[in-house]
Amino acid sequence: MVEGDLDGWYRESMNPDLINAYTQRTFGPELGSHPDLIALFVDFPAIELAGDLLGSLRPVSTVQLQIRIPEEQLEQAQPEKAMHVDGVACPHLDADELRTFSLLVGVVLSDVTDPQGGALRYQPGGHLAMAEWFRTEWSLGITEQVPPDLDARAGTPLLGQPGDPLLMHHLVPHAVGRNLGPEPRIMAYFRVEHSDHGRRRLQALQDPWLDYPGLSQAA
Ligand SMILES: O=C(O)CCC(=O)C(=O)O
Repeated sequence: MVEGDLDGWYRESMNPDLINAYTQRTFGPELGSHPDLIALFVDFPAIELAGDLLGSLRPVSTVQLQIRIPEEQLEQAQPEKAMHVDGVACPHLDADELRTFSLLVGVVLSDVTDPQGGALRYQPGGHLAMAEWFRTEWSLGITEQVPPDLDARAGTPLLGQPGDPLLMHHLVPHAVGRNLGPEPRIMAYFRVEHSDHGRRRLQALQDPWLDYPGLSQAA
């Protein structure tokens, strides 16, 4: 059902003139609250894990769909996303605006076996380096998304099969680039917020465990 709806949208409704906007925000914007897509999160064992990690969650009601289209099928290249953490210094937003959250939950919706096929690339452990940077060097309004040493790293490709979950701390830097393979790479993402996150976005950038009460004691 999910695959059918998405496949139908990709084949019949996607407007090639809007690829940049879809890439910045979401593909299939009209599917953003589709119950079968939301069910990927709410009927998924990771929701329990998210609850264990964060303690108290704001309800999740929207999904972000990100497709990396095979380059050979495009007339104009799809924009790449440089190393970043979500919601900070987004190129399409005011640099003073924070759109942060606590935990990124992803679901792989296509075979991602080839790192060159538009895989998400992430930096394990990068959440600690980012928190240090936010504490010591960064201030609201600067347009760099990550410090130069993290920007220089390619990151580890996230490979997987349809249905595989991803749980990623909000401060883990990640990037995505060209899809040199023959098939679209499709991911669904849910941005999960601790109930208090909206009141302490700046502090949560500087303290990686603020939104993770269970882990803050261990850390
Ligand atoms: O296409 C992807 O998987 C990456 C998405 C991403 O990094 C973002 O939307 O900020």
